Amino acid sequence: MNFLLKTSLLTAGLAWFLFSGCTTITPGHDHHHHTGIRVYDAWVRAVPPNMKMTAAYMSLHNHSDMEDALLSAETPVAGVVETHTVEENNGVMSMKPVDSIPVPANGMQELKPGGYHLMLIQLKEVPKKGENVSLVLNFKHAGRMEVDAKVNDMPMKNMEHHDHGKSMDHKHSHQ
Ligand SMILES: [Cu+2]
Repeated sequence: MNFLLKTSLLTAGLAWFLFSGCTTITPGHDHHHHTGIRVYDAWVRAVPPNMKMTAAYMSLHNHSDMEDALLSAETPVAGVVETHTVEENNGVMSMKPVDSIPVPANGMQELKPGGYHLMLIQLKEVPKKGENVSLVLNFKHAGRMEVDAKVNDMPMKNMEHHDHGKSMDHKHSHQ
């Protein structure tokens, strides 16, 4: 496989997992409680076996009067985890690292395809659909929290909607 082909396949893969997926908001179930921050619907994008990176998404709810921020994260399955956002420049969507992901006081921040996300780089093992990936999240005020993220190919919060059959394949694409 020549270099250009590899590059375009990688780019297509990145675009697919960054921008595909639904953004319908429905209440989540599992959550983890620690100080003011709760984490809902954490999931990691399932990727093909040759991918060396993937992304993690979740809803961060802040039940305190103090603004918080997700500073960094770690996971046993990746050598590096970065906090990223997605930006549009001259019609081109690209992602870039950010110092932290803000979580407003008495509010929430959504990590989702096309927006803020955690980038899992230098994958040591490729997370398989249905598995759980353990993530340690480091918040400015709430401190260190450990959550389990479900490996899936669509947002967790859409699972219930799409559990009933044909709409399982429903995806949005912005390419
Ligand atoms: Cu990224």
